[in-house]
Amino acid sequence: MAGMILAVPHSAFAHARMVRSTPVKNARLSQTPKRIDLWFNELLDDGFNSIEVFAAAEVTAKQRTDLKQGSATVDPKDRTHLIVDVQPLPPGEYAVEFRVLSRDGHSAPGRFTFHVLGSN
Ligand SMILES: [Cu+2]
Repeated sequence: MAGMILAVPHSAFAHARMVRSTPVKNARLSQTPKRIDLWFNELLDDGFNSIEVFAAAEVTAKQRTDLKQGSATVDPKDRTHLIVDVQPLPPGEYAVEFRVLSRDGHSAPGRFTFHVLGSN
């Protein structure tokens, strides 16, 4: 019977998917956002969620300086909403990488970038 379970097609529908963010993808901001807000299509559990913020030019994980403050937290009033505060950012392009645990036990990653144009 174990083989039957393995034969069930993997459904991408079971994965938590980001549906909205602040800043939005490719945003061009005059100032540093105080925090990053991500919304997903399903409820998130505590403890398996991460958001990383770094200069987009830092391609490999080894190069990256994580510019967030503290760890990503789920909004207790809206458990589809994941939040992290960020440090003041000099002008430049920044990448947000996130990872949340879906109900099927798979880790669902995602990434987008935004720009900070002005000085703070
Ligand atoms: Cu899955």
